[in-house]
Amino acid sequence: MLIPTLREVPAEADTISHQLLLRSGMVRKVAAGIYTLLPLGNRVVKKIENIVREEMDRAGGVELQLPIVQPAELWRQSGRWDVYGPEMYRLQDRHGRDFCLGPTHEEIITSLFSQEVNSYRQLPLLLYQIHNKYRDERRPRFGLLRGREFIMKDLYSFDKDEESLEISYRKMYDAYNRIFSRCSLDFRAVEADSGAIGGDVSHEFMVIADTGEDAINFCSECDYAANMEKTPCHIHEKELVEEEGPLELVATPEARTVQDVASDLQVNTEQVLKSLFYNVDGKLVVVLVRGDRLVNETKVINYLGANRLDTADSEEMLNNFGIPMGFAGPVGLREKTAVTILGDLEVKCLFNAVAGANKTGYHYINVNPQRDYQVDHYGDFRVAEEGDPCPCCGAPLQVQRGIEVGHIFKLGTKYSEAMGATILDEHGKEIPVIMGCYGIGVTRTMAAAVEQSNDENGIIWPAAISPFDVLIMAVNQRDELQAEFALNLYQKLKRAGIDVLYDDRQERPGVKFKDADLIGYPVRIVIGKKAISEGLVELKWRATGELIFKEKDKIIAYLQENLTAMKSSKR
Ligand code: 9G3
Repeated sequence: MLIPTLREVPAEADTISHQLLLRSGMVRKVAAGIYTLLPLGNRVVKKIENIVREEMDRAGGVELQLPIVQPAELWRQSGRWDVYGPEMYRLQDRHGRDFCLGPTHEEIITSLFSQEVNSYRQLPLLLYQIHNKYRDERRPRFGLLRGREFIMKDLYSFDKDEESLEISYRKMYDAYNRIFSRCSLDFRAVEADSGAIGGDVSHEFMVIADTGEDAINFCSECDYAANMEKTPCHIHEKELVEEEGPLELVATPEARTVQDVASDLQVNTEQVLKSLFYNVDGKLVVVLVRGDRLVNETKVINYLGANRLDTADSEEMLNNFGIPMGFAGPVGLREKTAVTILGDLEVKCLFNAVAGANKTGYHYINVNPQRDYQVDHYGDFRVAEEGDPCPCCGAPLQVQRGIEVGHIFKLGTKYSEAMGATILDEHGKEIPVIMGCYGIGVTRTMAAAVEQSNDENGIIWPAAISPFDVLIMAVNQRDELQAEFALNLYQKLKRAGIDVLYDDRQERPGVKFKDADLIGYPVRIVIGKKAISEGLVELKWRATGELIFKEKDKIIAYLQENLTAMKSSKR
């Protein structure tokens, strides 16, 4: 067996799960975002895959395996070859033909469907695989949580109409709940943005963790829950319209941030009009929000139906248009450059505001909508915040951080139309098949489980996905009676179908105890003097720290009963 545990924390570890997966000898980095799954890490991934496989099959899924090397033609057919930039690994074959390493498989599976299926009678069809994906992330980090090669389960559903899609979608939704429950994760399904993938409905499955990259809004009163990117913000129209003061230029030499400007001019941040400049599919867009708010870039992309949105380069803004970041604003902006001005609903009734004067060192006061600047479109462009009213019941929203381990989408006909995947319906009419797609990040789930379940001694594996159920060891491996007893019990446990690892190294017991706690097996069996003198075996449960002694011949039944209970999807 190869389990190279480490005592010290590797410098490269940027989150607790990465640190512990390295120290427990489960993964090793080969390059940024590219990892080896060492034997124990591999066993965990296989256990997660098997839970996923069981639940996909139970939901009617049929497993196949799609190629990783994908011909560009299919991506040209779907129109996506040029949509994805450097994130897509591209390569040429020996004949110079273009290929990519599959970041996802809509094109491949839809093309397969168009060749092999042509009647509604063959539906619904739920095809899935569990295989590597490749995405050249700009900033791979947090170990397996954001890698450039990772294992995904992706299922694609094919139905004859929307009602049938709803059934497939619900089957997957329920299967995902069972999968993450069986993995003993504390997770939440949230409404999510569908992004460029298309379709209008999607849900993400989030493992709750303070280190999670995603922010979730959820309601304490009703069951509303959404990725913060998606949460709609409502506006209570402000009844009072203030007397519009005279527009005035004021010197604010060092005040670049909203905070500085507000304190310099003795106003609070809600009175500042914040202008964020973006390059959206090559065009300049400025979004106006209240000074204390954040721009929700997902809402902007969706509103404009854009493919790409990047923050505008401040150098370019200054050199090309004479707009100094930190002193930028909407007043007189259109004279400087062609620009689309979007205003969050809240700024529609933001009167006598402070805004940058598009002049280094200066701001305007008493800036008023309509009189001093015109907005192209008002809309909901801000990020929802803790305490905002729940879109469903009005109660104050709460915020949690989460790690996205699953994402399910209703795709509709976005790919089937593009790829000519049609079926003859019951009236003999040729229609594009209705699709859904459903992903689970398998390696990410492993890391998320560690983020959520660890302590100062190391990982605490949920029993269902632990590399082994039981670790057995002798206090003194050189003591023949203890070693004999341990080996004998090890063999009995194996014969009983228990996943057991025997640490028979010639090491001091303390080293073995530390490794067992670091790696995080659910239970550790120690054969010491009491086993030889009284036939009593020591068991320690990792999650609770509970230490008990059991007669040798009662151990198997005891372990089977407890381990089975821990692996059931009670939640
Ligand atoms: C690409 C690249 C990155 C991508 C995609 C395409 C994300 C892409 C969205 C999905 C949607 C679902 C099936 C399983 C579940 C997720 N990143 N997405 O399409 F070319 Cl480089 O992958 N696909």
